[in-house]
Amino acid sequence: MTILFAAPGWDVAAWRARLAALLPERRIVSLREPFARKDIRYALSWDHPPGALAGLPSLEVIFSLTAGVDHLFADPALPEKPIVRVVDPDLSERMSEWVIMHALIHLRQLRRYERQQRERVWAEDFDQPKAAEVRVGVMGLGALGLDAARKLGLLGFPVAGWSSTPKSVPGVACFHGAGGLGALLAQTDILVVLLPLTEATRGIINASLIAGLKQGGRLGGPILINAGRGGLQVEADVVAALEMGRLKGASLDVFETEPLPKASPLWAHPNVYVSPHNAATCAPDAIAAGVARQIEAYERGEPLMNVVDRKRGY
Ligand code: NDP
Ligand code: OXD
Repeated sequence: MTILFAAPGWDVAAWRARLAALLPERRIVSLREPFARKDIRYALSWDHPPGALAGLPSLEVIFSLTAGVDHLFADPALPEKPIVRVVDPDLSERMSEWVIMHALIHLRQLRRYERQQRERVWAEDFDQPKAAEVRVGVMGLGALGLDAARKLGLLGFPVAGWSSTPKSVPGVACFHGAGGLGALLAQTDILVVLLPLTEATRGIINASLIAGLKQGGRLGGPILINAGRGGLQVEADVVAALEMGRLKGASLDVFETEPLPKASPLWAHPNVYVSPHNAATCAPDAIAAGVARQIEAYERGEPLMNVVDRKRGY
């Protein structure tokens, strides 16, 4: 019974050691070596080459080594097997740290005070808004969005959220579906995007969505914080909105093209923070432990957890 590690660019030796310690009875092979295709029962993937998981007659489960699974659906020959993705407190906590950091950076005008420090300028702002005066809207109330929404609420931000299906979350005003989006946007000063990339969400952060955001407000205009996927945003529209002042600022961890091309105006925009798709990188030991737990439970006859809905794409 063999596990295929199909994550090009990742450290195969470290992953082999990690998995062997947790699942000592299994053989672990990688795409880089010859292996008997008929022996593969589980595949662990991050961005495997299209077709790499096809023709594995004993394959039972595909594990995504990330929370997002759009990389898997990019493979037209992806086998029709259950897909399990990463859901782990380690990941949610890291994402919430990043989201909270950026909400506070914009709330407390970090760029301005960094500039003042560089220029040795002592200039107070006696009209600092506080969290309670700034409304946050979180698009995506899943494993990551919910954790961030709750923690932003604890800091004093009035928080609303948007999901596909109706939800009831104490302390979070919940909106859902296409019909609920306008109401969420109209009251939002800081828009946090933690959606998956699917056919329904591709390009959702566009000029029309930005035009629906609350204008003015205590921050002087809306802020966009996107750590979902770059394909959610139409970057030309985001740049244009920043230029026109329809967006006051942005914190972006994900981009249409990654790495972000050197020519992108986002790098140098005075009100934009760029990070290299590392808002939340789950600890490899936590990912491996989750995979091992699920394999053991599955073989005891228990149902798989965190299974992707192929129709919805997440
Ligand atoms: P989940 O699947 O747990 O949550 C997704 C949320 O989005 C759900 O609330 C879902 O609604 C909502 N949603 C999906 N489609 C729509 C739609 N069309 N309209 C409205 N709401 C929608 O995902 P996670 O929270 O675990 O992760 C979210 C994304 O974060 C990942 O897919 C990945 O792309 C990204 N990510 C980025 C990282 C980074 O470092 N930048 C790290 C990890 C993840 P409902 O609840 O009703 O189904
Ligand atoms: C993920 C990511 O989806 O790291 O987990 O982006």
